[in-house]
Amino acid sequence: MAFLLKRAGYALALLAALGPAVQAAPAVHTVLIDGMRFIPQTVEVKAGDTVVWRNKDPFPHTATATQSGSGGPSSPAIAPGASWRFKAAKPGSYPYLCTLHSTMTATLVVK
Ligand SMILES: [Cu+2]
Repeated sequence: MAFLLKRAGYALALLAALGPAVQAAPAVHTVLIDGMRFIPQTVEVKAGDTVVWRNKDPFPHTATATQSGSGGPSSPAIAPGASWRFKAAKPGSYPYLCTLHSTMTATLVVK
């Protein structure tokens, strides 16, 4: 019995040690490009997370930070049906647009 309790204690200690690491695991967020819009308009993520832009329109789009070199996204043309992944490394607020259709604007916020 004492042995089992000791084992349980080790298991709890291990869970406690793993807990913060599990919470901090990077997440993946999806932004849909559909009907000439970025959905959602503002996506808020944590530094280290990945953002995936998925193009559901029948023509290409980009996700391009309005300020180049800011640490925001800078995709190539994302083909119809394709997606593009971006690791959000640097905290900040990054307005971005589609360089092919400049009325398409949205914001990525990295906490
Ligand atoms: Cu576009």
